[in-house]
Order: sequence, then structure tokens, then C-alpha cells
Amino acid sequence: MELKFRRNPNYQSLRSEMTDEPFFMDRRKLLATGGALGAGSILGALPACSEPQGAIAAPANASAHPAPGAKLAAKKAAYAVSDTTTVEEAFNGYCNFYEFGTDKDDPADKGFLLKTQPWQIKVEGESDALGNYAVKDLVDFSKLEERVYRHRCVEAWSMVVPWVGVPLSSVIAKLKPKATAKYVQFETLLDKKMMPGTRLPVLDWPYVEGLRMDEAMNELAFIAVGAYGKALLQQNGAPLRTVLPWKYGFKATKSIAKIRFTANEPKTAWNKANANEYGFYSNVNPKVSHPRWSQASERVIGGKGGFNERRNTEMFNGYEKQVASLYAGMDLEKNY
Ligand SMILES: Nc1nc2c(c(=O)[nH]1)N[C@H]1C(S)=C(S)[C@@H](COP(=O)(O)O)O[C@H]1N2
Ligand SMILES: [Mo]
Repeated sequence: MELKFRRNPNYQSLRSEMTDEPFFMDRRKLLATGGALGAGSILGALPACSEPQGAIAAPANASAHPAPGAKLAAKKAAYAVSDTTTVEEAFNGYCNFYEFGTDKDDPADKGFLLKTQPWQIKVEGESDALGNYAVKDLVDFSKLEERVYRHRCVEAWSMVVPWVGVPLSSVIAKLKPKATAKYVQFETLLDKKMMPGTRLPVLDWPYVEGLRMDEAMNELAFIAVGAYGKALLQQNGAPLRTVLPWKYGFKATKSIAKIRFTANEPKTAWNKANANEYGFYSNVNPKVSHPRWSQASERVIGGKGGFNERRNTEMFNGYEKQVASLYAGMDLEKNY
């Protein structure tokens, strides 16, 4: 995981030229699919069978969740960040989602291939509620919250994102973990047709991540179904993903297809790829360097502060108050 700028060696200049690729591409794609239009505006006219799969906000039945880009109603929660919110185009256009390719603009370019309707989440392991669930079975769309969180990638860049979703604890409560469930593992969909990046052995697919149960139940742990007031676009992990603001971004699992409760520490994708560089905990920590770079500061993506804005990285990404107790007595250098 290193910074890569295939098309835009001066990525930052995009902020003054917002019609450049990839953002322009992304907008055009949205318009073409109706995702950026008011839900329903062009839908009534279309016969159901002509709908581009996963692109149009036309829930076929009550259990269907909003399609990528559909507007979501959410109540503002008390999680805010003093720094400027990242411009939406940067959040949508500068992504890590290796299932679509390893360049930052691959997910925005190819995400439209991912059909997010219908969607099933399979629950496995130490649970009294095993089975297959629709997104709406797990996420109560009448209780959506907007939470503005810091988002810190292990590659030393950051954003500030207004997520829309529900506490992860509310989802876990529906899944009745047994007392033997000490961890929870999240798994991303693996579909070689819809995710061209998975045809290459970049990671040991499917992408898996995990948390200790008490981490998963922490108030900050969030299941996002949206951002910027709209249902997540594919590149950001539609239809649902985890958000764990005190951890490096790769601990979040996009486009979740399985949730597995386990007695033992589950495997995680980047730890399998390089255990020396990516630990199970991966809490944001400015004092513990990545073996190949410092984590003391971060490059601010899509903010207001000029093209080379940096900020100092905070312990637990600024969420020490909420999460420090989870790691009391642990050596955070050993448990990186
Ligand atoms: N399935 C899957 N989930 C993933 C990734 C990925 O490549 N595949 N990348 C991770 C990384 S490194 C980061 S920083 C965040 C990026 O989320 P964003 O693109 O929505 O900002 O997603 C994480 N979740
Ligand atoms: Mo990341």
C-alpha cells in the first residue's frame, strides 16, 4: 500500500480543477445512471427490466435498500470534527478498493460493475441467529445517523467524512453472538466478474478484516450505508461497510457479504499479505512508524488548506477518549 498517482501526478491540483478526471468521469457516470438525480425522477418511465443493475434507486420491494447515490434521511449525531469536511468529489474519486484495481481512481472508474441489488449478508460462526440477511434486516433505515469522522489511511493521508449509518453494536445485537464469540470477522464480496481486480492475486481474496468483540461494540464502531447524505457509491463500499475511525482505513471492510463470529482472532487481509507491516489492531498511532514511513503526520486530501496541507496525526486518530480503555495494559508497539 503505497501512494500511487497514475493519471494525476499532481493530484492536489484537482481541487482547483474539479472537472478533470477522475472526478469528472465519476460525475458523468453518476448522471448517466441516475444516481445523482433525485430518486425516482427518471425511474417511473423505465420498464423494470431496463434498469442498469445496481445503479438506479428503484427498490423493487420493501426489503430492497437504496441504490448507490440515492438520498438518505439521517439525523445529525454528536460526532463532529473541527477540520473541514473533505470535498465529496475527493471522497468519491480517491479510493482504496483493490477489488477494482490498485490505483486510486480504479474504484471510481470500475465500481459501476458492482451490482449491489439484491444483496445478501451471510452470518456464520458463534451466533444464535445464523442465516442470510438483506441489508434492511441488519440496518434500520429509520434510525440513520450522520457522523463526521476522521478517516486516516495507513498510507499517511486523511479525510474528514460525513458517514451515514448505524452503530455497529445495533447490527451485532440483531445477530445474537454467543458468549463464545470473542471476535467478529467481516468479509467483502468476492465476484471476479464484477470486481476485475480480484482476477489478480494482489491480496488473498476475499478481503477479510476483524475486531475483538469489545472493539466492535465500542460506540464509535459504525456500519455506513451512506456518506454525504446519499447511499454509498460502489467505490466506497456499497451497500454497507464498517467505519472504525480510530484505526487505519484498511481495517474497514467494504461491500460486506459475510459476518462471522469467532472464538479466536480471525485472519485479516493485510496481515496475511504482510504481517510485519500490518497488525491485527492497526490503531492509528503517530508514535509507531510503519516500517517504511513515519506515521507522525498525514497529507490532507480534498480539504481547504492548500495543496500541501499536512496535519499532525493524533493518537487513536483523535478518539483517545472513546477507545483508549480498550487497550489498557497492552503494549501498543507490540500490538500494532
Ligand atoms: N474490500 C476492501 N475493503 C477495503 C479496502 C480494499 O481494498 N478492499 N481498502 C481499505 C483501505 S486501505 C482504506 S484506506 C479504506 C478506504 O475507504 P474509502 O476509499 O471509502 O476512503 O477502505 C478499506 N477497505
Ligand atoms: Mo488505507
